[in-house]
Amino acid sequence: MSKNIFIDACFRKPTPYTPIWMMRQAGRYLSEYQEVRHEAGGFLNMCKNPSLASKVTLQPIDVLDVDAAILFSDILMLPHEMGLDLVFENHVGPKFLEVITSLDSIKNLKRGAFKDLNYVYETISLTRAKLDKSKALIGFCGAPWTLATYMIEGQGSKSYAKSKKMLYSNPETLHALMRVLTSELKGYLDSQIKAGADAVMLFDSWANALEDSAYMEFGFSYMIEISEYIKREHPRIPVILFPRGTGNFLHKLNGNFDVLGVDYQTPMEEAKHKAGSKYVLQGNLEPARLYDFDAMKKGVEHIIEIMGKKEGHIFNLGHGMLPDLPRENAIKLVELVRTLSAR
Ligand code: 1CP
Repeated sequence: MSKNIFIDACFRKPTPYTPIWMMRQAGRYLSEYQEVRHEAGGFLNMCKNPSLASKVTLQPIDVLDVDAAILFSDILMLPHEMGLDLVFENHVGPKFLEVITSLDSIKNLKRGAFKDLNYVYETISLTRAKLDKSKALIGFCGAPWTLATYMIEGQGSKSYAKSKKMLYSNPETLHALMRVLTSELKGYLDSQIKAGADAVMLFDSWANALEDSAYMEFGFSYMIEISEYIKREHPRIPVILFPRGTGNFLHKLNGNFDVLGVDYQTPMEEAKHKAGSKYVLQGNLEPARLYDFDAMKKGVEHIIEIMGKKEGHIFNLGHGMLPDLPRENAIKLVELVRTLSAR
């Protein structure tokens, strides 16, 4: 057993309790975060300032006492450094001012852009130096498909019409974009690990937009290529995949990775049945349960009952924290999971 229970759990080693962290654990529900965001004069400035980004990365460790910190940045910083202007307006989502429409626009994207994300690597080394050894630091990126949807649509989308139109009518154009992103993301995660990340996570938040055959060809195949590259280069670094919305075909998601993130729409029983013997599962409390302590407690009891107080589970939310969730319940969630899962 090492000193780091999150890393032990990623490799299915015994731990004294089920480790917990929360997606979007740094964010607007914390007044400390709002203060730093205000001081930075905006979200992008905060991401590009290693001292402020590191401060925000560590806030959930101090406030919640979670077992892992996740790098404070955004999945869209990489496409931004590849040449797409990005704006984050208050209370509106992120938006790219240019979009990818053709092979020509893909040719214009900068190659080797991952080398320009030094502010991310500095945030990681600063944070790792300050973080207690018993806590893990998770690096991350967006999976190629999810990044491609933002680069093609310009922003979050309900229908993904432009991305799907490219997928079905110009598949070679989409494959070309995916190949460029895959190559950048290998360099990006490799550099995060060299800077001090103890584990890495790939977010495929919009995997749910595709039918399974399209997702396997245009989404999962590229995500797994990145994962297998990282496992070859850094076998001791756990790789976590979060292919959101793929509950119905979890059994098809095979390859070399360690942890599978489960969204809250997939019953944990089903995830356990389809993938729990192959991969450690991470998840999957519905974040909105944090609005009410009793609802939260019921949700936690149910998940722990299914997963047993055993190896093979990392507790998390089934998607990100919401900006108006009460922080007291986030604090109580960590206490509850520790108590209920104590071996
Ligand atoms: O604690 C953490 O998790 C901090 C780091 C983090 C991560 C891992 C942030 C900060 N963003 C992300 C990943 C991310 N960003 C994803 C994948 C995870 C997920 O599905 O939630 C996605 C899809 C994005 C894109 C993005 N960035 C959105 C979603 C928009 C949409 O289309 O629905 C938003 C709102 C952002 C901005 C953002 N990123 C992070 C924060 C805290 C915020 C809110 C910014 C603010 O107004 O202060």
